[in-house]
Order: sequence, then C-alpha cells, then structure tokens
Amino acid sequence: MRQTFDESTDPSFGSQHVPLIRQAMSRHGLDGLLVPHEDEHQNEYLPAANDRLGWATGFTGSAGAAVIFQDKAAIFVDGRYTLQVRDQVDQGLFEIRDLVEGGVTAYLETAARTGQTIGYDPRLHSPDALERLKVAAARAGAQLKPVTPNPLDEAWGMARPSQPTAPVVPHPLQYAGEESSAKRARIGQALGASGADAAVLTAPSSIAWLFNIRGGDVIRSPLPLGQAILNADGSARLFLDPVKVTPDLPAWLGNEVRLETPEDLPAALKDLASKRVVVDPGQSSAWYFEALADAGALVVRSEDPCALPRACKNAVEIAGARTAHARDGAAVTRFLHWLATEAQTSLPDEIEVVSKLESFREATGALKDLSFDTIAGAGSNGAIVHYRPTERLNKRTQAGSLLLVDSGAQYLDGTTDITRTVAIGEPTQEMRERFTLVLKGNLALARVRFPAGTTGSALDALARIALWERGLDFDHGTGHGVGSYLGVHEGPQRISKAPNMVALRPGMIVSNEPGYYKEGAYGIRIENLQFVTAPEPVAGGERPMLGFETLTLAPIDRRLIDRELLTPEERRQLDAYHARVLEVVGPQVEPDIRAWLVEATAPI
Ligand SMILES: [Mn+2]
Repeated sequence: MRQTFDESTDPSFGSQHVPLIRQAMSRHGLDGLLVPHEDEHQNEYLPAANDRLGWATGFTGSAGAAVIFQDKAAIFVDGRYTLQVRDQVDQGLFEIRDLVEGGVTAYLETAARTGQTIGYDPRLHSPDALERLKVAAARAGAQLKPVTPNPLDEAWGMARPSQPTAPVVPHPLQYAGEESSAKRARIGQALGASGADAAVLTAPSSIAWLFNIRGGDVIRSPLPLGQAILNADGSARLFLDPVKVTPDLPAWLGNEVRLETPEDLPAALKDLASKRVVVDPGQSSAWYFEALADAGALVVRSEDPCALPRACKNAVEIAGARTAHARDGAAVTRFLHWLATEAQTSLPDEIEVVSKLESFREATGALKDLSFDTIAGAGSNGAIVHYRPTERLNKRTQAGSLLLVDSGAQYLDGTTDITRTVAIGEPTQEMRERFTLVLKGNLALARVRFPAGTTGSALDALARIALWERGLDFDHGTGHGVGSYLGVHEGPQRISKAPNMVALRPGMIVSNEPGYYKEGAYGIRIENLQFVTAPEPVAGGERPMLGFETLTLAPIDRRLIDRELLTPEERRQLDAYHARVLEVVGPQVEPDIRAWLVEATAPI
C-alpha cells in the first residue's frame, strides 16, 4: 500500500517540542518566533523534514501558521481546519485563531510587547507577507529579526528527518511534447523582450517543467526540490543536490544547462550584480529578494515566467492526459462496480475502500504514485472537506448513507483527480435532490462556451446556481489547475469565488468539482477534470468561443439522480457523457464489469 493510515503527529507534540524551541529562541535572544506552514519552496505538500508547523504543534493541515512566544503561543488555521486543529493541537499550549480573519498580523499587533524581538526564517516567508508582519510588529513596538539557522530546526536537531533525495530523472519528450531547449529559448526570449536579463526559479513544478525532469522529493508529486537561474539567451544554471543526479541527467540537460549544487546558489546570485532579474514574490521567499538586493541586482517582481506556459498543455500533453484518464477511468470503474455490488452488502470501512481503489490503480501497472491521499468519507465524514481516513477515525459504511471518494493518480502521461459520491443502500429523497443539484452545477460548468479573456472567477457561479436557487452553497473553490505528471494543484488559473485575474486559455486543465455538505450527516462532491478547448465559431454567432472537453471518464451514480430535476438539455448532456464512458472504458474492463457499466451508463 502507498497510502498509510497512521497519524504522523499527536497532541503531545506541543508539550514535547515547544520547550525545546523556546530554549533555542533564548539562545538567539528571541522573545517570539514565527512558524509558517510553508517551506523553502513554498510547497503545499511538504517533505517530512520541512513540516515545521506539524512538529511544533501537531497540526498537519495544508495551510496554517503559529507564533511561539516565551510565555504564550497561538496557532492559525482557516475554516477548513477548525475541527481538525482542535483534535490535533494541545489547546493548553496554543490558542486557536483564524488564519484569514485578522490572522498572524492582527495577532502580532496585540500580542507583541514593546521592545520584544521576534525571529523569523527568511527562507520561509514571502516578501509581501513579511512586510505586513514587520508593520504589525512595529505597531506593537516590537521588531522582527531574521535568524539563521532557524531556532526550530536547531531544536528539532537529530530527530529531524533528512532532506529528501529522490533521484531526478529525464521526463521523455513523448510525454513532455517540447524540448527543454525550446522551452528555455521561448521563456528566455520573453524575459529579454520585457527588458530582463534572467529569472530566478524556485517553484519545483516550474523547474520540473522547464528542464523536462521529474523527481520525488514531495509526497504524491514527482517534484524535484531545487533552484534555477534562467538567462535571457536560454542558458541556465540548475541547482540540485548531487546525490539526486542520475547518470543520464547531465547529457539530458545538455551543454546550455550548468548543473550545480544548492551550496553554489548564494555565489550564483552574486553573479547577477547589476542585472535585471525576475523573481516571483508569490513563489520565492524574502531570502531571494534580500540576497539579490545585497548582490546589487535589480529585482523585477513578476510572475514566475514558467507558470503560464506550464499551465497551457501542448498537444502531446493533452493526448497523454486523455490516455491517462482512459486508463484511470477503467480502474475507477472497476472500483465503482465493486461499490455497487459486493460492497452494498459487505459494508466496508473507509480504509478498505481506499485500499480497494488503490489495488485497482496499482493493477494498471502504470501507477507512479497517488496524486494525493484518497479521501474516503463515509456518512458524516463525507461532510469534512479535507478528511483523510486514519486507523483512529476510520468509519464503516452503512446502508442508507452516502460514500464520498476523492482520489487521483500520477502516471507518466498525466495526473488525475476524480470524485464520485455513491449510495450505499437506499438513499433518501433529500440526498437525491442535493446530489442532482450538484450534478446540474457540474454539467453547467462542463458545457459553457466563453470568449477569450474570461477568467475562472467569472465562471464559478455556473457551478452554484442550482444550489443557490434552493438556498444552498458549498465552501470551497469549484476548480483548480492540474499539472501534467506534476502537482495535482497547479496555478495560475482557478475557478473560484475568490478573484483570479488569469484568463482561461486553450490547453489549461482545471477541475470541475462542486459539492454539498450537510454537517454531521453526509457529503456530496462530483469532480471531473476538463481542459480548455481552442476557440471555435458558434453557428450563427459572431465571435469564436472557447469551451471545455471533459477528460475524466467514470460513471456517475444514477441511483442518486432525480431525473425530474434535470432539463432535457442536461439529460442529453449526461447521456452523451455516459455514452463516452462506455465507449472508452467498456472495452478495457472484464465482461461482468462491462455488463454492469452498460446499465450504469444507460440513458437517464
Ligand atoms: Mn480536485
């Protein structure tokens, strides 16, 4: 099994580790210390060695922060994690506060005292966030001070896991679709045209994409941790731990890429003196901005130049995504068949559900990893959006309940992410009604046509209108970008209420995942990945329109659909989708599963 069900922390972490952190703070003369969730690479999923917030507090969510003073401490989480944080963190040690409402800055203004010194690790904070924190501390009469090495790392000491050293390997052209040299020339040219001499790249996904390489330093994503400097002439310097460099790599990178070690990076930044250097304040920490300013470089704050080209998948990547989704669809269909038959009477628990699904994906022979830990939420656990089953929380499915399964896979040719909600036993009329409303949102966002320049924010409401009409909604984004054998959450595009200025462009892959959650009862989510298609003229129209093509192929539980709530157009759309599922997945699965699939995809 790839997925595990143990808990990597427990609530005693605070009482065990905070005293050690406070001792280390004392040695540096600090009254307080900032502990963000983010690591040196602004990763969402962290290698164990970089999960400082988890080690200090016990909290394992994907976003958050803590501030540790000598005499008090607070932890900050967003609305997704209010239940989890109470479960994982010692509230005698940490006051629990809202990360979004006020957050760390508001806390510093009231919690810090005149004359205090609060330490921070400049490698872990974005320059903009740090500036706001400095202002807040100053309002309280305190000051922020960069501290190296991080006192928390010193306190962690020998117990800290070692830095990951997964081998970095070539990502062949049959999957990447464009030579690294062509990518570097293209991005370098754009840099030059904007008046820049170079860009510093620190996002692992950008480095993987630009050099056509993959690694395994971050769990569930084939990301190599490292840094790079790309010059306007297309040449580059790539900084990787030498133990990760596989024999084929130097030749794969070619003569225009100089392979160096992370220890060479500070000197390399000094070489950029008097050059105009692009750095992304959303991706690179304050440390880079300070190091470049110290070196006498002219820092240009601008988006990572690889972010947008990486998001717009080329024809080879889209073809790979289709193949990956056809393969994954067959594995998921075998799983859904099991849920619809054997599991209806055996009533498996969540861990058995996760294991079963993983076994079907493993059997494809092509699975490189899961793209994230499978969320299997039985009954009320389905209403916890970021739920992950563990031995302690594991729950058995029951007749008359819903089971929500959100999962994905990493294959060489593509990354998948799919959610299906299925009925165990006989669903209630309310469950069917709400499921159908969610389905209407998913269908609306799949069939929309839109002009060039439209952002994901402008489309978000389409996935919610059916819910809104009944006084319902869901509290998460509708869609996120997805990488090509890279991170399952990848910007810069998003479909969400939160403003996002990035226009959707052909080749971008996004998820379409509306949901509905009834706390303490059940959760519903339907998620397909879809990509933006090229502009096409509309019959009788005046302007060409972009649209979406759905990649994900697996049946949607017909027992949960109230057909009376669907319009004729929605019924046709659902039937056409199911016909495609049968056409692509049917020939791949065993005769008994195929027979079931014929019924599961029958016209509504
Ligand atoms: Mn998703």
